[in-house]
Amino acid sequence: MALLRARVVAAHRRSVAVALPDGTCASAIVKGRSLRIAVGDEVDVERAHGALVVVAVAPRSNLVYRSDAFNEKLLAANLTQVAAVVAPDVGVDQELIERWSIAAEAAHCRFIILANKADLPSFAALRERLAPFATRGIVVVDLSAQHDAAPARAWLEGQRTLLVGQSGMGKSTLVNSLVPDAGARTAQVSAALRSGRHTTTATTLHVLPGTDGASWLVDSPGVKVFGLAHLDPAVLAQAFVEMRPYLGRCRFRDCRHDAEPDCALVAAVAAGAIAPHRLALLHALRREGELARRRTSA
Ligand SMILES: Nc1nc2c(ncn2[C@@H]2O[C@H](COP(=O)(O)OP(=O)(O)OP(=O)(O)O)[C@@H](O)[C@H]2O)c(=O)[nH]1
Ligand SMILES: [Mg+2]
Ligand SMILES: [Zn+2]
Repeated sequence: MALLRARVVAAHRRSVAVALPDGTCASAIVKGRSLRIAVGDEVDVERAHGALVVVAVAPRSNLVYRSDAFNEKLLAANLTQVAAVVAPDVGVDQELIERWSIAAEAAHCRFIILANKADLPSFAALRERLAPFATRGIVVVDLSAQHDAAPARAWLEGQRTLLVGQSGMGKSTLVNSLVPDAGARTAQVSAALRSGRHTTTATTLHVLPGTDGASWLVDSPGVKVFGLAHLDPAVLAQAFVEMRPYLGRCRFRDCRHDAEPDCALVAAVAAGAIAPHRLALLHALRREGELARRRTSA
């Protein structure tokens, strides 16, 4: 049978669901061990013994994934935006937000924060905690996915967005409110992938209605940690937007921006131009990467 070009709309280990050219959704298995597939990928599928098999993946514009020294998890490909969903009733981990913003920058994606559950009384306190992000120029959108998700829509139209967040923040609620058939699609996918539990277990892609397939939202399972061990030190430093003007200005070309003399970044921290916790995060991420590379080369 001839090859079909399809879009991956859900992925769970080696099983995927694909949207076929005729608009239907079908499950497929990924051929071989070496082919790495993410939601959002364009793939070639063929039918073998009655089952669909993904045999190739088209070149992607980017790929967002997380990794630590032990494993890596592909999240989504061909994105234009990463949106972190946060809410006041779940303890918000600021460092996770920082990490998502780094992942977005490294993939050349816009990063925004969706501050959800604006209907809760504790929302004002959450907004206060997000102020430093807004000060850095990151868009923070207030919404209530359950009651009025409209404020988010303008930021999602025209974009291919990955929603990330801790569990319980309201990512799936937002998708369900913006995409009327999302619930049905998710159930279909869960059945196909034999997962199916209450919280999200598979990463799924949903086309935003009225955008002709051009805008989509990717719902992903909530996470507690988000490792970025795969980012090499040069990419990593560039992903800290406010550090870019200082890079290449240290006395030593291989400066680690730590205890070296005449370090432009350390000087910028001392001058108040860079927040100390941001430089500390750069160091932490760099150490994680080194640890992971040492493990794989050992
Ligand atoms: N009060 C209030 N509750 C909300 C709102 N949005 C979502 N919730 C509730 O928050 C809970 C978690 O919502 P989900 O959409 O499942 O959260 P999630 O981020 O997809 O969680 P995981 O799939 O586990 O990562 C549910 O009980 C929702 O009803 C909102 O705007 N206001
Ligand atoms: Mg969910
Ligand atoms: Zn330096």
